Amino acid sequence: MIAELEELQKRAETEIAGAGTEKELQEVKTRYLGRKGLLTGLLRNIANVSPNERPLFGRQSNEVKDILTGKIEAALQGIKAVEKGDTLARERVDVTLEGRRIKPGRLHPVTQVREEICSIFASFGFSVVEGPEVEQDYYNFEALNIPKDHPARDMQDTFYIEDNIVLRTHTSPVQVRTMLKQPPPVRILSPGRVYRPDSDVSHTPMFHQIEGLLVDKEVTFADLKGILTVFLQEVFGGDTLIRFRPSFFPFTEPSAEVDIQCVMCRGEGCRVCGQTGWLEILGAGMVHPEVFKNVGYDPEEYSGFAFGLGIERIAMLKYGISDIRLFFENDWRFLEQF
Ligand code: 2NL
Repeated sequence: MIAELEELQKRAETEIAGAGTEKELQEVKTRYLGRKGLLTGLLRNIANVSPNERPLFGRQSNEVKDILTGKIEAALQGIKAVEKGDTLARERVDVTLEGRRIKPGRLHPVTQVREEICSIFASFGFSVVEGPEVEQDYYNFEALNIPKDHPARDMQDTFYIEDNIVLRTHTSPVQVRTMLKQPPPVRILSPGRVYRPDSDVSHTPMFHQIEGLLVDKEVTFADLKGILTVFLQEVFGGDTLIRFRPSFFPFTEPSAEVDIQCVMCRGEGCRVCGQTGWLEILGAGMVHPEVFKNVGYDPEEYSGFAFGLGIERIAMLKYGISDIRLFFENDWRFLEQF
């Protein structure tokens, strides 16, 4: 029996040494030390051992059990260490490698031009105000002295949401709301999206506008000319020629359209300026007394000027872009140039 025990120990040790995985070790453990295992089986036959050998056999069996348990445990630790080493080697990261470069995003050209214009006017003391894009007929038209039968009221020029609700066609309603809220003096700039049902190379149904309004005592047309001249020379360069042409808007009197010398041909005459040498860049005028009355300002005490410009148009002339729709295609090859 003792010899059998020793034989069993040797076989078990060989199998422990040969086990390569945790699973194989568990199997060896069960085969020898489990409840129905070989060692347990041997112990069950203790009755066959002569009584004087029993204590020795018992002690030795326990020793074998302890030795095997210890060896299995040691082998298990070994296997786990190897597995951990494999994992570490496989998942090794070289933290000294250079990272992949990420292309940084950039501001949309319309945003860049808007920010440039706003910061120029900020230096003249104007602050930015915003308002709703879905607007009441009253603020978009009526308060601005645009009568019900005016061509700009035509369905063709305005997106109607309901009878008296429109998508704003300009940001003037923001100025109207501001004047209704606060007394003069006023120096504000209102950038934002506006909507008109047009679509071709120079018109999109949504575009961006900036309007400015300055109201105070004794504001004159000379103030309008001075501020807009300095502004345009900041945007297009100090040597840019500027011209004021008489025009008409229902909300200003007198009204003017402002041209700059063509940025493409420098006044020679080309396709961009239609051979005139000039480019129309904004509309402006002295605020109409009717508009002042509508917002509760006294036109005898106060005067002011206002102007409006399209941001996309300025960006197109500044960067030489010939199709306005490029701004809204979000093609990275176009956008990354700015
Ligand atoms: C254009 C240029 C313009 C204004 C906008 C304005 C706003 C108020 C009162 C008076 Cl609250 N005027 N804005 C003035 C002149 C021109 O926009 O070409 N518009 C069709």
